[in-house]
Amino acid sequence: MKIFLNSRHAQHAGRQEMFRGRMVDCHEVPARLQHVLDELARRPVGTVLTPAPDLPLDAALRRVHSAEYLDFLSCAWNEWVAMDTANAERDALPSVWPLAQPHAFRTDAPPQNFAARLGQYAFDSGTPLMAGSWTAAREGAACALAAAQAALAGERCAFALTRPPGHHAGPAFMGGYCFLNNGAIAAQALRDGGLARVAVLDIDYHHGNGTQTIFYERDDVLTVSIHGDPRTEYPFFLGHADERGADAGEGFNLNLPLPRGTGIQAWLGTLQRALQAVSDFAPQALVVPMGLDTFEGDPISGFTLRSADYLQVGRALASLGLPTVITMEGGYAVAEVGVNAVNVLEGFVTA
Ligand code: SP5
Ligand code: ZN
Repeated sequence: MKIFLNSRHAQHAGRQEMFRGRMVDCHEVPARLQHVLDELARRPVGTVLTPAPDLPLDAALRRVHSAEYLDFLSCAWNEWVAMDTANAERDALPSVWPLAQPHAFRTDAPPQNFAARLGQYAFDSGTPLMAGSWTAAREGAACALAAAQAALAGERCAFALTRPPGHHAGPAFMGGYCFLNNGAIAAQALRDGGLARVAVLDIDYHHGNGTQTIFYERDDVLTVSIHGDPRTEYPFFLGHADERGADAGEGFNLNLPLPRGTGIQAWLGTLQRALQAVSDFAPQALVVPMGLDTFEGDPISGFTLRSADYLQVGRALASLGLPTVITMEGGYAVAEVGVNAVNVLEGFVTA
């Protein structure tokens, strides 16, 4: 297995996120990735590499994200500091949004104020943006692209070991600790590399809303997500079972929401349904946005998977027999995230 490490990940290190009216310490921290690396040093299930510097990254980003959004992200920190030089010491978070209700707010008269622009592109106030966020997110996307290229070149499994995560980021929005949708970038790169059908199977605790939105009208990329029921779980406003895709994409999105408290048995049963849907689609490659926030000890999530269960998860994913790109998504039980992530990888390679 080839493992593409984001060596710039620590340039993104948010301090606090807004939660229910107060600021709380960020859950998505650099130590998460270091724990995975440490565990990989103990159990070398693959070769750790960094993506080549000359990948066609900008073209790959534009295949998934709008030019306006990419431009916004690349300039965001400078504009934040330009508003107020004191902002250089503060992470940027939105605090005002153009709520989509009839005759409420206009989207055809874009504001110049940067705080308002941030509200146009960010769907929550839990995703701090700082000086190094763009650099870190961009290098993470390079890892996803490199992993897709490795899969196209015949690698059975390639892992993008990166943070910030990606699956909540849409064509022109950030949120849920995500800026660039690494899984979607990998899936699109696999398509552009000549594969006719690619499946995305998202196993993060939270619904992969960004990925769903990106591919919602398409029949060449199947999107499947197993996640906490959005009636009670973040991101709340998408991820229900009746979202099946639209237009040409109708029937090519599958949501499998599960209640808080779901354990390994019911979760694996649902994974079998997801695997069947992937297999029925007959794709030439698989992308797995891998969150470890399904773990029983996760501080912000509600499933009860145990560390050993992740070996089974990896074996089940491998059972499809497809070239597979895995991207690192959530997982906030920091001390255990390394063991849990590497268990999935070990389960996969030993299957
Ligand atoms: C990639 C990913 O897993 N994103 C998840 C984003 C969840 N953001 C909202 C979480 C709010 C949790 N706040 C908990 C405070 C507990 N004291
Ligand atoms: Zn998550």
